[in-house]
Amino acid sequence: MKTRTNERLFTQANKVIPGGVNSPVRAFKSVGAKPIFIEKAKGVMLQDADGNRYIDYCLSWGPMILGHANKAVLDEVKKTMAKGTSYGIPTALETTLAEMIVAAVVSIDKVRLVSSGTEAVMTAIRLARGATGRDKVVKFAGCYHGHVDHMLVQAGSGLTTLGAPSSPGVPKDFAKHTLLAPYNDLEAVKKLFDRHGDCIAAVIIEPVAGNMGVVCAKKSFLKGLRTLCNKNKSLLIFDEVISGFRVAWGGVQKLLGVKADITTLGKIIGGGFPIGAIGGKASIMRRLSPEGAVYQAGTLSGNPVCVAAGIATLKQLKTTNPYPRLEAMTIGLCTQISEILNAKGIEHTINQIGSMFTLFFNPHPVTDYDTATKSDTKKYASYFRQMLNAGIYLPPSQFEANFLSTAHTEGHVRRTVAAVRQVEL
Ligand code: KE4
Repeated sequence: MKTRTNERLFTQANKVIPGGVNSPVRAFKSVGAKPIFIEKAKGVMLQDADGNRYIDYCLSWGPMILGHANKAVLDEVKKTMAKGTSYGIPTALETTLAEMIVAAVVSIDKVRLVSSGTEAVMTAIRLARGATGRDKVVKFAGCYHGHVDHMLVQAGSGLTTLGAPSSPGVPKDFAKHTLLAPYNDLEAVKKLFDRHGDCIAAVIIEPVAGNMGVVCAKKSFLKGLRTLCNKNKSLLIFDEVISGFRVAWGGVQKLLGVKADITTLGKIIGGGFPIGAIGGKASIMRRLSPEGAVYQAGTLSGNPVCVAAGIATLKQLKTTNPYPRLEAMTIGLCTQISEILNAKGIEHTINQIGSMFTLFFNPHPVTDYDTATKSDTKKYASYFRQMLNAGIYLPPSQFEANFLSTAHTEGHVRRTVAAVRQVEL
């Protein structure tokens, strides 16, 4: 694998960009490699600055469910851009995307569009606090909800469930209203409600976690959260920035039949352009400015170019319904990977739902952050590097999700399986 140009570009980037990247995970630190710089992509194929080509299973961390440079999406974007790119004034396109989301997600009556998943989560929590008049928020270890200050929180020292900042720059005061519980542990959440019930504004969860690697919430757990929130008049926030329109048309709520009060979306609904969304019942959403008093704003919120890409993406998903094929292809890939690793005597477990999965180098089931972090990250790093050399681009971290797109074919799966067969760990 040639790396000269990639290395030159990384050296140059480091001079003017912190760590040479605009988002930390792209630096490949956890996989002991230097990052590649992408020159172009089409379908499933990435091409880096040295001309190396890769089958992409990271898909820009989820958005590219139709593959890269999808013609119908690009045509819509070009058409929209030709008429202007940003007005800061309403466009009918925003209403169209909002109507598609309302029609798809059972719990959403109204939608506010923003420019990132982080912004969507920040708004959702402020809205929940404004709607309930309460301050505390419950989150789960291993769930990532963007770099919102009060979400950059880990379990406090000892067994305390009070949050402690997980990043410098987040004041302790910002973390003190964040309560932590283990994922899939309803008893722990019940204890939090017993102690803080009437101060808890919301519980926020990735109903399918993608940020500790893929970990699915048990249906009974989600139903239990729903019951606890109803009983305590707290709001249930589903962060479906990854899972929305990924695991099903309408997200996890459609799959499992558990309704959120507020849902955050992103990634796929922007078709590869900057976007985020907050959706919920009209009685809650009407509290958002200018209808209500909970303030939220954004220069490029609902940007027509981003929205056009999202509409074109959702239209293709709605008309083609690729979900059964995507799931079948993903199951086929995971089954073959597992057979090969078993034959090699390599301990592992794979969590898969729909067209997302994570291969953990871990002999035990991975059901929460504690079990996920017992995975062999050194082994994952070696696996990542060997697969990259073989022309397969995986997420550069053990604790991320792999994704398939409608551009993946059985031929790509065969090439991927052949690369796994050559791996030595
Ligand atoms: P953004 O602000 O990155 O658009 O979205 C934040 C976010 C919110 N909620 C969930 C469930 C998310 O997964 C994310 C962002 N996902 C990560 C990858 N797992 C983005 C990749 C990165 O940080 O570079």
